[in-house]
Amino acid sequence: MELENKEVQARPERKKKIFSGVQPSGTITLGNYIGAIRNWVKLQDDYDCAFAMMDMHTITVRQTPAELRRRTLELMALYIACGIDPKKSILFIQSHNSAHAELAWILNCYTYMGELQRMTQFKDKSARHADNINAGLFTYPVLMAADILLYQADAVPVGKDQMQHIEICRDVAGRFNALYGNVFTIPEGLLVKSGAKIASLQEPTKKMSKSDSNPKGYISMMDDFGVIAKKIKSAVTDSEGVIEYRPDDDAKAGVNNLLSIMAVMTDSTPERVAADFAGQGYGALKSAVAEAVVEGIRPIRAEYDKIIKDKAYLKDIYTTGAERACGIANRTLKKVYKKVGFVTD
Ligand code: AQP
Repeated sequence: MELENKEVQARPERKKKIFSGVQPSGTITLGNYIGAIRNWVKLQDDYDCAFAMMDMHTITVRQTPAELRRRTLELMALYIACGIDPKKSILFIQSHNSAHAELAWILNCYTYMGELQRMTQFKDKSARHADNINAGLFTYPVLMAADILLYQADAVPVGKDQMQHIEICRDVAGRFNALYGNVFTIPEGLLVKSGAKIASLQEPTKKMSKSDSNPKGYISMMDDFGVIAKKIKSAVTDSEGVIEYRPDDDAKAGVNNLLSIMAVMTDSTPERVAADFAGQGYGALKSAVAEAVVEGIRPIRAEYDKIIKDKAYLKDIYTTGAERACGIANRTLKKVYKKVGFVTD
């Protein structure tokens, strides 16, 4: 995997720390897999990693409680099926570590309204959920900053959509450090070169999202293989009929997206895939993408089907994970409490 940010490449002298997570706000999409989870797997050997199921973020949008519980465990089974190894990485449920909420409160007092008002995700989600523009939706980036800073993460592998939140996290951490000394490690966002933004199949200028109201726009990692192929074959392209990778051309967004997906699934580059398909029609490209995606997901699904049945195994992992996560996070929190003037002993 090629990472954009060379500064956070692991160095042998000290294992750097990584934190990341996904919200169980729906079934995981190909976008979440390509932009996030797939890359975590490769980072586990070189970094100390902690990965969480971000259930606290999920309730910024109304959820059905039983579904949220089910999806949280499904997400964990999927992490493992994708290759996250609980022996190498800490795997836990965010709400099992109350330090996240505690640090988020403190950081709220060091984050400006103006900073939060600029966040694209807040603007998008408040437009989509106009009946429920709650304070949690607004302060989502503060909780995310707490998630990251508690673990003193050097790097946070994310898709492009989350880079704005990483920036706010860095600003808040820097502000806090300037006041109180070196409390937090300032994290870097870690983007993959290919697939950092997988687009909706129906509106290719938008990102693929698991909470999209149109299921044809996203590929769920849980979709039937036939459904996946059908969704890809009905992906929106353009009327030009030319297979070329033009990443800065919105008119080409649908084709660019298919080329990017194909590139990731076949360890190639969008340019090389475009060259391979030059002169062919969109139908041929779509068939090849469908096959590559289905074959990429097939082994993950087989593994997932086994893991999800073993509830005792899952419980064991998230219990151990929470103990380890709390141990690390509470050290940071204690330091923060002391710095801001709370009585700690
Ligand atoms: N389309 C995407 N392409 C590449 N990466 C993506 N990610 C999300 N969508 C894409 C990355 O997946 C990680 C987890 O995201 P999240 O679930 O915590 O929140 P999100 O970014 O808001 O993802 P969704 O799917 O759009 O969720 P909903 O619909 O609930 O808002 C992050 O690293 C993200 O960058």
